[in-house]
Amino acid sequence: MDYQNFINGEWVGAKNGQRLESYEPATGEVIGTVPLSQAEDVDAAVAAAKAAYKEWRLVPAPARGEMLFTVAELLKRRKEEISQFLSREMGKVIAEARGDVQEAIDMAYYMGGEGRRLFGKVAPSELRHKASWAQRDPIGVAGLITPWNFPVAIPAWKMFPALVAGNTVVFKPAEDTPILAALLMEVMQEAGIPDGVVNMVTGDGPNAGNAIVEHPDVKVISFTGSAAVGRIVAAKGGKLLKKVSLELGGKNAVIVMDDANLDLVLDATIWGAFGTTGQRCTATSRVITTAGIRDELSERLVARAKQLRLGHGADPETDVGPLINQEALDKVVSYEQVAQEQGARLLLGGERAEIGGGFFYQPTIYDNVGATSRLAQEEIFGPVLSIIEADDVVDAIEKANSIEYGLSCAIFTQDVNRAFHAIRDLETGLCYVNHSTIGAEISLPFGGMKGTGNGGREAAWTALDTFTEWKSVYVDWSGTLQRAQIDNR
Ligand code: UN1
Repeated sequence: MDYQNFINGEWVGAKNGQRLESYEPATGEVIGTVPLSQAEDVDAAVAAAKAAYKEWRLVPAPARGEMLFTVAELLKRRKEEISQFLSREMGKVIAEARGDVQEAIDMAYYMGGEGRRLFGKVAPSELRHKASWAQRDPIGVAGLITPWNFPVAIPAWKMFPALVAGNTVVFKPAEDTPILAALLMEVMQEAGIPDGVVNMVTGDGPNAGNAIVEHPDVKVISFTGSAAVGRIVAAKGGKLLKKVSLELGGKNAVIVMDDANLDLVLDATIWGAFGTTGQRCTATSRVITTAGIRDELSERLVARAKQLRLGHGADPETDVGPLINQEALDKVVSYEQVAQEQGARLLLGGERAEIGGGFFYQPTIYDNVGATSRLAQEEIFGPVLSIIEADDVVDAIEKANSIEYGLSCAIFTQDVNRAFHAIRDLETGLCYVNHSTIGAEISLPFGGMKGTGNGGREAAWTALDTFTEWKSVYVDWSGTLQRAQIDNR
């Protein structure tokens, strides 16, 4: 399967003709190629987006929204085909692949509906013959740089709010999942999104991604990825006074109190830690538990995790798919040494799984992990879970908060007082009571506090804050000069 860049409604190769291979992480086999684009290809995409913006911003928002409803319908029609391919190119298990595509469908309907809202605010004027309100204006060309772990959902989270608000888009998907991005472009084209309104350029971060960030005609950047790259994007974008929205890492905890429903904790923790092979920014990577339940919890977690079947994501029997690539596998492997050095006790896994040519790693559990150790602090992005002990709810919350990130946290308890304690004091953008750290819905803001980002939120109405500027409008219909703060006093 060979795909091209999508620029100004046409499928075109990179100007220098170079290609990038995409392969199946479960087998290591190449499944297709896409252009390995450079700055000159980004220039062409930005020029198309800039030209298309002139007209797209004037298309009434309800009409823009209706096109997103068509996108939703087309995605629904192609859901199974795209999900099957997602399992191959990204590696996640088929049920989760369907969830990934579903999240894009949900977002298309939500943002389609925003076409009839995009609400501004009216405020009473201080003066008699004067009207005042604030409205959302589009910004211009939006640059979207997306990761491979939600290769359909995350581009949709960015693209659909950008479009309904009247922006045009230059989109660079992750190198590991470019063909899925091309399938999404096919859907956009079939839905009748006008030429140049959405453009896709495939390639790597240092060349294509960087060219988007540095291009003077790209006015807003939305990036999801590692904290290290996020800092670079923020610094470069900041220098050019661009709007920059970042969704970065997580090191999410479930807090388990002695009174928790243990069966539920087990289901939720196994799902949160080993679902998507731990490759979600919301994945559960720490269990913080009080002494009364600790031994039984770790014993049963290990017993459950042992039963997980590793394999190809498209096989319906598989519970845990591969890691995305060799680099990801090497990173996870490197934490074996870290765990040893820091005195953690290995309860399960702690090594690769040899399955075909794929990048598999055993579900891994450590206990005796210090809350400040590297194992408990750093985002591993793999199937590695650390058990940490806490004295009580106050200590557990403090340990949960003692990291640089602030994306998601869960507490398991039957005690409403403890639950509200956690809701008040957790420093995370997502907070769950008696539910896993993964599985946010698109109708509420998605994002994190502290090192997880720079304050923006994706999804819901808040996504529009990234892709619009507020314009305050005053209409004076008095025919005379009415001076605010002066003539009314
Ligand atoms: C991510 O891992 O980057 O809440 C996004 C969740 C999903 C989204 C995860 N709805 O786990």
